[in-house]
Amino acid sequence: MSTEDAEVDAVVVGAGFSGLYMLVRLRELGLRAVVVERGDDVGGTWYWNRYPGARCDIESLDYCYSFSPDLLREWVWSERYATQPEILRYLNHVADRFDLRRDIRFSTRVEAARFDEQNSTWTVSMSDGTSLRARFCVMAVGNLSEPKRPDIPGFTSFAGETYHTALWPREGVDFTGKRVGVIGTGSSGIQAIPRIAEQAEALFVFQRTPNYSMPARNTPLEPGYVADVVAGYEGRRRMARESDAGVPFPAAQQATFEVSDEERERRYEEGWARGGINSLSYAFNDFFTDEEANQAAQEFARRKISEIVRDPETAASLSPAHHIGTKRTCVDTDYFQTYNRDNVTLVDLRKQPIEAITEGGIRTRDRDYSLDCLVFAVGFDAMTGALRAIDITGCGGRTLTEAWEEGPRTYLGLAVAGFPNMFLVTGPGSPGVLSNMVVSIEQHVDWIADCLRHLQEHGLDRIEATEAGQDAWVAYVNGLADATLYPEAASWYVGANIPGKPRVFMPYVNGCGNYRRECDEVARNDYQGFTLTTADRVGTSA
Ligand code: FAD
Ligand code: N01
Repeated sequence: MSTEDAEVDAVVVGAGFSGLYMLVRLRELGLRAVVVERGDDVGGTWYWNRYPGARCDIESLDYCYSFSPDLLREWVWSERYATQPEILRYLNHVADRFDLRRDIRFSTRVEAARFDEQNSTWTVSMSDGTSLRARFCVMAVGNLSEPKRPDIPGFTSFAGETYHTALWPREGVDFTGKRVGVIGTGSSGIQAIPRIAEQAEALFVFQRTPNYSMPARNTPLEPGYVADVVAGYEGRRRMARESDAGVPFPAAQQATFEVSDEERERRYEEGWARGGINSLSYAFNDFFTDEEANQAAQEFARRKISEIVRDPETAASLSPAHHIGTKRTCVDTDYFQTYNRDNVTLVDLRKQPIEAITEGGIRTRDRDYSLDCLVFAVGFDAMTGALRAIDITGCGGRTLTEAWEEGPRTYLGLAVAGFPNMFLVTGPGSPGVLSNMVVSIEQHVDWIADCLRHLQEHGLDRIEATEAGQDAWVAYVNGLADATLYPEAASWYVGANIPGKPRVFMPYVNGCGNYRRECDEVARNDYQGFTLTTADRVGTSA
């Protein structure tokens, strides 16, 4: 039951990178906006994921906002890849510096959002029993914010301590003297495992699918170097915006087999020595599209694993077989080296599957592992999970869950037909998760803000993606993906990690730069593919 029905111009759900910047832009437009956040502070990803070893895998100098030159100059990143605490401090600084907190309702979950077709407004209902009415609703809920519940029999019977990497206790965890089990070897597990191994008496890593991981080559940043980068930042960021992955590195011009074997090896080695997520993917331009080219990079990565890991059987278990890059490539500090430690055991679940979690630990087909603590690094219901967790009802009483029964359908990853005045930040159908997300977030938020300005200037107050525009976009995005190796992997990009989730490849693969141009063109063409109206429905642009 609603105790309040306050009216604002816009409700933003989520106070991570997306929601904070959206609030800045909405205020600039003179709109009254409220951000609703279920956590008790800002930060989003960086508020929740406090596991040991958590840090960004895009360089700090690029994984940050660019909208304020003053902010850029003030904040001095201390490492090539900032730790979770440093990124969280940064986002707190942003919230304070731009005085954002006064418009954020913390510790409040948005439970439902219903569109009223008569008034073209959204009613947003929250966990504290209150509701807000707003013309516009911006879903800044995150792509990786709905933690996956472990789907293993006996999950609740374990008597020891359990942790999920995405719900890590604020006070931290001391594993000293403990027998620890980690389930999951995606990016979270691969970052946490080396740090937990340093503390635990014994660490057992339960691995179902091995992953490729590139060395981070993390290093402290000299303040002088940071100042130099910031001085030339505009050019650096422009390059990132126009690139495929939102990073300021030139795209490769040559294909894998256009060069000699020696030259190919040299480029892979150069990438490996430089480190970072694009170590191999930026060496040649056919990495994601040509099976043999991808195979060459895979073989290089597997060889590196076998050179680092001393026990050949463990090295073989750690060697992935999928096309490299088609599941998000991990970035690590000493991940493979960790398996050379005496206190670390890899349990290959392809050889001995888990039968159950028991009171005392984990029982696989072959034996019982007695454990004090269990860490679930099992990931997220990615891209659609946080949206579907909200009961969103659009035109004609149709819910988003119904509209997306066979997988998400959006226009530009920004809007959904049948859900007027609702915007998604880096939604499915956009390149967000395949990119430096802050670059994509800024682009989306800027596009939404410019769109709202356009509505203001033209006396319009309702915008809705057309079914035809959305159908064409979905077909286009699917076609792009089908020309690559991406859809073949059982990744969270296709929803394969969540039992029962429709298997649809969700991101846009044609790169941030191309996508930005396409979004800008839509806006320039009077928001082609959208219908723009006033409350009494005039002024369409189909
Ligand atoms: P989020 O940061 O996820 O914020 C969304 C917020 O919405 C959350 O605080 C959540 O509590 C809130 N919310 C959701 N639903 C509701 C609701 N119903 N009611 C109220 N509040 C709600 N990307 C990169 O580009 N580079 C990286 O190096 C990188 N590292 C990452 C490391 C980790 C551990 C993880 C999990 C992700 C990483 N990502 C990275 C992706 C990262 O999610 C994005 O870069 C970025 O932080 C997303 O910001 P956001 O504001 O869109 O979403
Ligand atoms: O989650 P994941 P994540 N039994 O889904 C395993 C970003 N991120 O949290 O592959 C056994 O990748 C699962 O095994 P399998 C980044 O975008 C970035 O690690 O399904 N195992 C897999 O090994 C990333 O891609 C950083 O066979 C089970 C693991 O759990 C995204 O977030 C850091 C299982 C889940 O891997 C998600 O990463 C962290 C089961 N029942 C996150 N269920 C950076 O470095 C799941 N698994 C910046």
